[in-house]
Amino acid sequence: MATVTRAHPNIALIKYWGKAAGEGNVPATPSLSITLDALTTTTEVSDADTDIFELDGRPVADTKVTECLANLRRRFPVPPLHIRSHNNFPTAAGLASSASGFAALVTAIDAHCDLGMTAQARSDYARQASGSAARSIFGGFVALRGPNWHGEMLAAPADWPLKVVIAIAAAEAKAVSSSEGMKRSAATSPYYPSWVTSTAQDFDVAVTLVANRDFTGLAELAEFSCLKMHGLMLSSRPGLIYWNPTTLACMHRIRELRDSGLPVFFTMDAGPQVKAVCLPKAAPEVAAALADVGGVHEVLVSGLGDGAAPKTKADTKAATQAVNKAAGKSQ
Ligand code: 2P0
Repeated sequence: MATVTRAHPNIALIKYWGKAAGEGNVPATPSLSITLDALTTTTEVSDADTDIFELDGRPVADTKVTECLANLRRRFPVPPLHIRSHNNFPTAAGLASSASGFAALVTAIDAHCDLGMTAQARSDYARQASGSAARSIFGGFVALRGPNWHGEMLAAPADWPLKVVIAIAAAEAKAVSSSEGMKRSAATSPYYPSWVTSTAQDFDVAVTLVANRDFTGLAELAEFSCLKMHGLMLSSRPGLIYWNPTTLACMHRIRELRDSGLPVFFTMDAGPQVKAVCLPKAAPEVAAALADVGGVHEVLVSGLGDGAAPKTKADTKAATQAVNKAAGKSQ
């Protein structure tokens, strides 16, 4: 009997870039994100003779998946598993596929093996695999902060239903992984110490802005956090350049839209894709404007989504069909 879960990626408004010293993949700074509903990882787990991991229909040897399983097995009885994961969006292109991937994986194993984990415990295990995955266990606005470093929902999707317009500026996988890039920035950027100190301050302000539903304040602070992180990346040796010309063109277009009165701001992660966060009424105009920017392959519009969860019986069949389709199997 297979267990199917789904999880959504999240986009950080206060960014995580750098790890604390020691074990457990603990971030060096708190971060704050929104979970997206239009992008989904669906993961199916069933018993097997030996561990098998398939991503979008292909067997993959992924050390982070192997380590995540080993980590869970240090504490829980988890048998060999056949894991089939499917993303409805480009993998490893700066759309946080590892966040939704590990949130879905830990949630699927918990449900399949009846481990009885709390959401906080799932978030803790997901974080050890991938820092941002800790946030995708929860929906809406999510904080990841010490001392416990598991995610925590600050506001539900319906509490402040923002929209996110995603401009796909390139569909290829990124050149330098986030884990590698973070190591490089911490080791070589002269700005790293002030990034760590100032991000903790930004996070505290952002929590208040979310509580007050202050879009104007959040827009200014989120763009600041994003540009500061990319400044840190650029000041690493060798410099990490995740943008392309289309990324920059989208950023300028979004600033023009805001100057003309539309409530919208941009944010980018370790890849060229641009996420325009806006109030719902602005989404159609923002989507049309970004679709018009040269080099934009595709524009997706997302609302805010829920945290990682097992599929209900009713939608398990459809999810299994999606995973089978990705694997090229007949239904
Ligand atoms: C974030 N990113 O806060 C930041 C902004 C990318 C840029 O978290 O090394 O894949 O697995 O803990 O979670 C992406 O990094 O890194 C990320 P690891 P992860 O969303």
